Amino acid sequence: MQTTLIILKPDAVQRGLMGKIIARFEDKGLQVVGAKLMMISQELAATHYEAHKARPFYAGLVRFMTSAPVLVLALRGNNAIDVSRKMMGATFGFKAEPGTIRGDYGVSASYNLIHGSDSPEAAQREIGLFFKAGEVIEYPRSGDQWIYDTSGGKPE
Ligand code: 3AN
Repeated sequence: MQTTLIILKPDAVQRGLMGKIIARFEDKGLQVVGAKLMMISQELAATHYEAHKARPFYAGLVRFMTSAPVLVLALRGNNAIDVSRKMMGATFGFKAEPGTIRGDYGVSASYNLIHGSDSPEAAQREIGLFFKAGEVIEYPRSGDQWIYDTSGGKPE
């Protein structure tokens, strides 16, 4: 089981796509274990995107991500990081495959709707940046016995 950090970016919130995007993850079987509508501060954006500081798109990315509310999610499930990255699609909307979130809802390079952690280390770091202790809640979900094979006594 993994938990990953997803951000529905300002364009997804403003375009009213939050419900549709969350529904995709829930339909897939991933569980929402954290959710928060928030403004990202300059400081948090700088920390979150520090790996991109030297890139030409950095200033625009920080401006975009701090311009309007985002919805931050923690999603839990089997291979949640890879599964959600595949569902997001390639970074640029105009390159992302149809059937993916970016491929179905956007054509822009920078307004690409969604962020998802790209490794277990990144997920742990990013969940710590966006959620305080107690804000990510691991709870039993009714119906999980039909999402995971529990016939061996515990989830596969
Ligand atoms: P991904 O979100 O697909 O993992 P990264 O980690 O390469 O993509 O880039 C982080 C974010 O930086 C992307 N989500 C995108 O918003 C932005 N970004 C990356 N490359 C560009 C670019 N060439 N022009 C504008 N924005 C970019």
